[in-house]
Amino acid sequence: TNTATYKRGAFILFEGCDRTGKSTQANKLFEYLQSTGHSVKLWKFPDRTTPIGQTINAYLTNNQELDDKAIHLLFSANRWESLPKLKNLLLGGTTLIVDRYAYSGVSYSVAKGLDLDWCRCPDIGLLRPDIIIFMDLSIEESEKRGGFGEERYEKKNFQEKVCKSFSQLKQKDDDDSLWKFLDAKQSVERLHEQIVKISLDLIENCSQLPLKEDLWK
Ligand code: Z5A
Ligand code: MG
Repeated sequence: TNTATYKRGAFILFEGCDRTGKSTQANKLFEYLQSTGHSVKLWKFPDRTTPIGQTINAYLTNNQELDDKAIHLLFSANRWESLPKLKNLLLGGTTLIVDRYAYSGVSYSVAKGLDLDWCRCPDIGLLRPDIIIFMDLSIEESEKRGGFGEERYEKKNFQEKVCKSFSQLKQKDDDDSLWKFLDAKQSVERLHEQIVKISLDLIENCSQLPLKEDLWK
């Protein structure tokens, strides 16, 4: 037949608090999908390569002070500036593995004391992920992991607030099936196996669906 088979890529998002293994699993999934012949791209937020991203980097590494609302809007602008590229990739059939997104954006700002609804506004209408793989880990466990304490937010009581805002955000989401909580205390390999299975199913299932440009609408 000459039926056009429209096949878009899947938007797979990794979220979670600090040191929960998001980047480890995002990288491993990327390598797996690439080595098995999928068209796939890895995208990390903040994208520190753009001028906005460089300002964010200076802030995170404690080299620049910025008002809480101003930095919140810059994180959001950093997502908006990448939207055309992400859209083209998905429409061209490339699966996107995204490491942090608007959910981190809101959770970190709410942890500073900003209002949750105010924080959600600038990201409304961005691409909605097809799945949020949430790496769930207690702060006690994450503290045992390497590299804790180097950047601005890596303090225990702040992390507790971040975790709390993630769950508030999930509660607010009317699309509960979007969130896939994984016990991030498991081994890297065990987690990878589960993530591969979830991702292959998702890639198959959402290939015929239109893009969802309605985050939090
Ligand atoms: N931020 C924001 O405020 N607003 C926004 O809109 C966005 C972000 C997008 C920088 O982010 C900061 O920006 C971040 C949120 C804020 N706050 N802080 N801090 P980032 O993504 O660049 O942060 P990062 O430096 O990549 O760290 P991370 O994301 O917190 O780590 P991770 O990616 O979740 O974990 P990992 O690097 O994969 O692993 C951490 C360690 O644990 C490492 O030594 C691993 O070898 C080990 N590990 C990983 N998995 C396991 C398992 N399963 N068992 C044992 N050990 C493991
Ligand atoms: Mg990371």
